[in-house]
Amino acid sequence: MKSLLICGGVGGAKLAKGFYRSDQNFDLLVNVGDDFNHFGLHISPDLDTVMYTLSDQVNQKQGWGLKDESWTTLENIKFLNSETWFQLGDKDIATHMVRTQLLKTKTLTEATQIICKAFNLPLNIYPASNDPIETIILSEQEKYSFQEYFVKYQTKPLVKGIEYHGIQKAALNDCLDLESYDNIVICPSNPFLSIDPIIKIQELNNFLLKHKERVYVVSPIVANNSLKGPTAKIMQSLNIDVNVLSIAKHYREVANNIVIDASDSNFINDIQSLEINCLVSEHLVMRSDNDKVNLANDILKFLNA
Ligand code: FO1
Repeated sequence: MKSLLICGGVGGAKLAKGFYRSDQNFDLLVNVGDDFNHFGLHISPDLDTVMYTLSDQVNQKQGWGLKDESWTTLENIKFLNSETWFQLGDKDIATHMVRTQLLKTKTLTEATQIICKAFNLPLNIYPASNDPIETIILSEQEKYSFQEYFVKYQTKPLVKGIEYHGIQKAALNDCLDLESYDNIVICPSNPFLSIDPIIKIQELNNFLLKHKERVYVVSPIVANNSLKGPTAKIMQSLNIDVNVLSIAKHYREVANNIVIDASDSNFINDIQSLEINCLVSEHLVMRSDNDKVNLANDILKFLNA
């Protein structure tokens, strides 16, 4: 059995690690809507987070960046009175430098393959597209680039809308053979910031609409709150009830199955009345590596049932 995991950054990478540790046959399709250029470097935060997490190199406390990092470059950027709101560690900068150099002659997919090899990662980690997709956050007054909203302004602006610039023209990663996957798992990443900029790519969207019985959403909401990051806050500011039913509704066009936490069992009937299968796990909150493997194993049981 082969799965495709659709994945954003920190939350998605945790489930990906559970699959990786469970020795499963799977490929990853990763969001590039957060990518941006900073000091001339092409930064792909979600690809980095996934690679660092799977290779056990991630800074676990942050969930992003490398462990055992040093910050001499950032300190000197500060000394030079330049911008330090986006924290680039010395070792991490090497990844961005190498990617930027590779992108002069190669696609983002090829650059990612080369970096994965260095991190000893034998699996396929595909950027959602080789074309630029840029997630833009609209608040009442302003428009923010993703990293400005997320890091510089710490998700404080009230989100009134989200745009994915370039998505209409963006081609789905052409390494993917969608028909080759027995099932597609949407990781517990932020639906608006991390998953929509992948699944709204036209070719993938058309495929999911036709094959939604193969698609499994893992809820990023547990007990009316986000597992990680600003999902709940964004739902509130978009006037969406913060619960698993809203997540099922958000994905109902493209997914026929949702995995929820046991603490949300009271929503099973409402979800089933949308003709969506509801699968219950006790492991949606992933604190340890064991939790990640346990959740992956629960999902694999559902996929094999
Ligand atoms: N997230 C932060 O909250 N603050 C940072 O300074 C920061 C720096 C950073 C550098 C490289 C990288 O690959 C990721 C980094 N992230 C940082 C994480 C990133 O902005 C977000 O986790 C994702 O874009 C959201 O999925």
